[in-house]
Amino acid sequence: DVRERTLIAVKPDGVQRRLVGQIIQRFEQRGFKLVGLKMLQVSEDLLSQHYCQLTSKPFYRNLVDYMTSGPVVVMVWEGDNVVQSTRTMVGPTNPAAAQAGTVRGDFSLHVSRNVVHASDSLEGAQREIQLWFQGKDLLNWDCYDQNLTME
Ligand code: DAT
Ligand code: MG
Repeated sequence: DVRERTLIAVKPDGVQRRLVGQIIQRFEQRGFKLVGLKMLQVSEDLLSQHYCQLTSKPFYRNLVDYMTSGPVVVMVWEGDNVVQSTRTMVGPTNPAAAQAGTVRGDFSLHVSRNVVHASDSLEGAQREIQLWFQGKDLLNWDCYDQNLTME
């Protein structure tokens, strides 16, 4: 489905390190379409909903402190197989296991500062997009080459 969408966020360490442009560039040059983008300071409440499956983990407190330490840039990307493809481009959760060429493999070393978030499933992506964005802030726009992926 070419209308598949996923949520990608540059976490506070990525913003502090001025990596936003390079990270956006990777998804643009791969051919995905940006349909939503904003910068915000995340609230603990939003974060607890975003990471609802992790609230009982021992690292959750550190995760909250990290994710609320500064602004994040959150985006919705659209395209064929975008959820799985962007997960591959981002690399595994622990950057120590990430290959060079992935965002985490190129820009990070530790799981507690892994630079980006990417939804991990279609259902997760739908849930997260609704959580972070209002429908009116996602744009349906025609990209000149978007039919190429259907050939
Ligand atoms: P991902 O971000 O790859 O989807 P996740 O959803 O399992 O991974 O976890 C969300 C974030 O929580 C992850 O990006 C970093 C943090 N985290 C996960 N496992 C961790 C661990 N074992 N120790 C410290 N932080 C962890
Ligand atoms: Mg996850």
